[in-house]
Formats: sequence, structure tokens, C-alpha cells
Amino acid sequence: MPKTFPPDFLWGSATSSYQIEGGWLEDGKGLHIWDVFSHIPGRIAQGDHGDVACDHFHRYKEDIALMAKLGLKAYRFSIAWTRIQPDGKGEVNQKGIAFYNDLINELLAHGIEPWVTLHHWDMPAALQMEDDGWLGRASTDYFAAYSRICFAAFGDRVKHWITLNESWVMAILGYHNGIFAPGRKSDSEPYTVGHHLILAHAKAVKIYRQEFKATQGGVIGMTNNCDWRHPLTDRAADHAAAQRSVEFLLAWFTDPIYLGDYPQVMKDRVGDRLPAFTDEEKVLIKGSSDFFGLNHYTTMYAADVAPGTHVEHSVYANPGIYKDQDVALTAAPDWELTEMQWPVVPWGLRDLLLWINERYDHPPIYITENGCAMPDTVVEGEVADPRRIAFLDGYLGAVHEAIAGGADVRGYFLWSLMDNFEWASGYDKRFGMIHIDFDTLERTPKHSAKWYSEVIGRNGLA
Ligand code: PNW
Repeated sequence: MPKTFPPDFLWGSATSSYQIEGGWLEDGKGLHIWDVFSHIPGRIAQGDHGDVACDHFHRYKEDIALMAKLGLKAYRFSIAWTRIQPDGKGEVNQKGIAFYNDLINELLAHGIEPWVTLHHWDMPAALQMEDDGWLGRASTDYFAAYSRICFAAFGDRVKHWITLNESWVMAILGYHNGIFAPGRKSDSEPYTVGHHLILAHAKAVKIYRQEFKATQGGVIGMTNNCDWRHPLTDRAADHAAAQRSVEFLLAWFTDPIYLGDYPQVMKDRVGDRLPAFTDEEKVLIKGSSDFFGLNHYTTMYAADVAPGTHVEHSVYANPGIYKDQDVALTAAPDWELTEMQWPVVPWGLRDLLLWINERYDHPPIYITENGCAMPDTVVEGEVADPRRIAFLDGYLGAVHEAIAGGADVRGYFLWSLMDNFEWASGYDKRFGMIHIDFDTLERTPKHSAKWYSEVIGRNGLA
């Protein structure tokens, strides 16, 4: 039986500014924390950085032509705050506005809907140095002001806004284990950062709704990442551990938005390292997403461990601050691993979607990222990537099952349109359906691109 999706299901692909644009010093762009971090020796594999990346800043027309050829209905990209405001506050850089105007117009001319992320981790370096970045409360207002500039400049044409990409990653990888910018290592700062991210999101949404929504008529939401956690055994303690782990990953950010406050289990375990929302802030935050943006990559088993037990986790397991959770994560020995060492477990996405559907009372969900890094090489002008096709087929099948099970999933954005700067892993990890030769910058659509194009064409799996 062919698995057909709902008639208006949105098929897209996603990228982010620092991972593809390059042009790091062009047309008045200011520096951000990833520009700086990637130039500190030893922080990025192979000494890679995003100075040029895919050179999308100059080649966006070629890239949009490729998207149109694939039949993409939507394209999710992010705006670099420092192109719009080089130091994150004050003065607007008109050349930065012009670049994104051109990009948006080119997309619309090809019938592709722009989905814009306002912040995909590239905090302006000036705000980091002068105002402590997301650790400082002032950034919440600077972000809201920057958002207003974007709504005013682009909102006549952009109808889908995502405030923040993956607050968990910014807080945990940036401020707990320090493998991402700004590279800090703390057990308390992540909770302060997370708190400010939620407030920044809510302030931007309030501005959109009060000043722009009536005339522009768009929607706005937040995107969060979540792996699924399945209990290792049927013991009640392991069920509780799996639940706790998902709450520390996802509900940390989505409970305040949908239910009005942090999960009780986090309040109990994190204590006074977890800031509290005032009543006024709770009102500001609750209901501040028109849709549920979800990025999903993998699944792990979760088991309960006695408080204080030392658990050795690879960072690939995404344990967060495990001392606050007392959860041990493991992969089944027979699970296939991607190049990121992330297990391929399609049913985890189905279970996660059903969990979200239940906990947050049937929200409209967009999968704003899903995909995999595989070892793709060009052979005689072709990139055969059967493992990626199998991955996508499995995960889209799981989305189809979740819809059949009652979840309101409205769209899917494949990560990623093209190979790009995979953060601390550099260019070595390839997530794209279009292969990039990082010496010549030549683009070669992989077999998965053709496969995805056919999926879009028939609105479903074969
Ligand atoms: C996401 N984790 O990053 C990002 O939104 C993309 O920019 C990135 O390229 C993509 O997924 C693939 O990594 C993540 O450790 C990075 O849980 C790390 C984690 C999750 C997502």
C-alpha cells in the first residue's frame, strides 16, 4: 500500500545561515560567536570554519534553482542576526536586509514558501562580550528588537517564523559541555540560558502578534530538538527514567509554552539553579507558539540509576546534565549508526510524535529537521546514498504512522538541502541531499534528492 500524506502536507528542506552562507565579512556583516569559536584552535574538527562554507551567499540563485527542480514546496533557512545588526543592537545594516530580500524574492519567484528561523545559534559577538550573550537578561530585549526589524522588513512576504532553533543545544552544548559556542562548562548556566531563551522567544512573539499579525497574517513558533527515550526494561523505574529524560530534553522548553511552567520533575531536581517565572512572565509565555516545531534525529534506551551514580556517557548520547536526571542511556547493539554515531530507530519518531500529541493536546506539528549524516562520495559524477534513502523512508513511514495514530503533523523539512558546516564536526559529516565538493564548491544532487523529489511528486511513499 502506498503511504499517502494529507493533501496539503508541506514538503521542504532546511539549512541555517552559518552552515551554508560563507561571506563572513561581506557587506557589513558583524562577527558572531560561531565566527569566533571556529577560529579558536582545536574547537572544530580538521580546523574547519564557516568563512566560505557552501558560498550560498553568492550562489543562492543556483541553489534555489536546484530546490525548484526537486519540487520543494518550502525552504527553511535562518537569518544571520549580525548581517542585520552587526553588533546585535542599534544600527541596521541595509546591505544585510537587501541580501535576505533577494533570497526571499527568488524563493517566491520559484513558488517556494520561505520559513524563516530568526536565530540558529549565531549570537552576535558584541552581545556575548558586552552583555554575556544568552546568559545575560538584556539579550532577551535585544533579540525582540532584532525580531521586530525582521518582521517589518520581510513580513509582507514571510508568513512562517521560527524564533529560536534548539534551545537545548544552545544551553547544553554551549554552556554545559562546551563543545559548541560559546564553549562554557557549567552545571547552572544552562538553566539561566534556557530561561532567557524562553523569555526572548515570548517577547518576540508578543511583538509579532501585537504589531504585525493583523496586517501580515503569518504564524510564529519555536523549534526544539528531541531524541526519543524508550525504557530499557519494563520496570516502572525505567519508564519513569525515560519520561524524565524527555522532560529534561524537550518539556524544559515546551511545558512553559503549552502548560505555563517548567516540568515539576525539573523543579524538584534542579532546585534553585532553575530560575522561576513570575506570574506575569507565565502569562507572556503560555500559548506563545502557533505550531510545534520539532527537530528529531535519534533514540536511546533509558534506565533509572541510583542518585549520585556516575554514568559515563558519550556526548553523542545527548545526556544533558545527567547528574540532575539519574538516567543511563544506551543503544541496542544491533541498531545501525549514522556518521554522527546516532542510532537509526524510525519508530522512536512515531512514539515521540504521539507523546507530543498527548501531552500538549493535539498541537499542529511541523518536523523542521530530520535527516542523517552518511559517508557520501562522488563516483563517476554520482552519489549513491542508499542508506540515506532507507533512513528517510523509515522515518517518513513513522511520520505516516503517527498521523494515522492521531497526531496533527503538517509538514516535514529534510535536514539538509546540501552538505554543510556541521558545527564542531566541520565538513566531514555530510547531511545533505545535494553533495558539495568543498574545494570546487560544485553541487551534485545525490540519489536521495531524486528519491525525495519523487516522494514530493506523489505526496507519499511508494
Ligand atoms: C541540529 N544533539 O543540531 C541543528 O539544528 C542543525 O544545525 C544540525 O546541523 C543538525 O541538527 C545535525 O546535527 C543538533 O547533540 C546538534 O542532540 C546536536 C544535537 C542535536 C541537534
